[in-house]
Amino acid sequence: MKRKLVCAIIGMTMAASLLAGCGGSSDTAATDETAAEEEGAEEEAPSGDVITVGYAQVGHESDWRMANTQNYYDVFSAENGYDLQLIDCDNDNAAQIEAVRSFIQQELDYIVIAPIETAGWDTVLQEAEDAGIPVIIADREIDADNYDAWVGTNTVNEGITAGNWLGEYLDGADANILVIEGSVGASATLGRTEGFDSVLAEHPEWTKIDQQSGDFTQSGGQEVMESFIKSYEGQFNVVVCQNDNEAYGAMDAMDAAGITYGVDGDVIIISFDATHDGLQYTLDGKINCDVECNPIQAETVAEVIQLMAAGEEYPESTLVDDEAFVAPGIESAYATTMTQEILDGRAY
Ligand code: GYE
Repeated sequence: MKRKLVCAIIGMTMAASLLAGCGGSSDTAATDETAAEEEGAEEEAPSGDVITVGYAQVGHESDWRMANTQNYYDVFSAENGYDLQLIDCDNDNAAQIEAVRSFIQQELDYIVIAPIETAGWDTVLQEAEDAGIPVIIADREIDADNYDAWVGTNTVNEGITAGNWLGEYLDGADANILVIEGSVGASATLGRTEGFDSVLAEHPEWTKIDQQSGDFTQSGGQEVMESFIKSYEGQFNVVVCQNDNEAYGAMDAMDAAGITYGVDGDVIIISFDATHDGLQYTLDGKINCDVECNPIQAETVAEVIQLMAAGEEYPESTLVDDEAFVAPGIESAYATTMTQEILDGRAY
């Protein structure tokens, strides 16, 4: 039986110290223990067997996704002692389940899944368990619980942060809100909607006019915004885009219709992901608030795999930390005001 340790961890850069933290060590001991584990991992990889890992990736729909894919290639490299098979499932749920089955047939050592949808995982996860292959669910969440570990972000909290920021910014003024949602059935969509709606429920002066899926893509965001403009022109003052690429599409649609947005415009734009270009638009005052979702998760997944490989206790659940950013001129208790220095310091 695999050994699990239930522990929620906060902070990407703290990913290493979480391991010791779960064991209940003091802060100082945690640091030492972590350093030893890291050294061990580095020493083991070249001399030990190559670890084979299959990653069933969602697709290539967004800048966030591309950064996440690159991060897996960087971390699970031959140099680091891994043989990575990454399958881009092009947002096709059935193809993703087949990808996992192919990893099982090849008897890979570990399977990592960034699940396109929350539903439909029980059977294939049972097959992995029967084959004795540990499964790590990464990035998004699923309905099933027959997997070994999870690494990802708290998308409900991201939605709450967006709502709290809007409440602070509007300070009691009316909001007529359009939402461009992410892919249907994805936990990132469900979580951001749930979180934002929980804040909306506390604001009787806010109305959600409509919400439609833009599938986390720029073209999807543009199409949905074009149709929103046809139906609701002049009736909305807030557009919530559930990722940066949708925001780029929505801005194109508003530019074409002569609708102004951002800090100097008529429409407030909220986005999620805080990838490089999203933060550039935030710095430029075009996106008012961009809530971060950190795509750099492969190091944390690798830490879990190294612990599993060593037969040690590993965290069942690791939360990657996020923050939020607002355009220059906005001060917020919920978000950091963007500067060129912040943008220059971003790795993705
Ligand atoms: O926000 C979006 C991507 O699952 C958190 O998927 C991720 C989301 C991210 O396509 O850009």
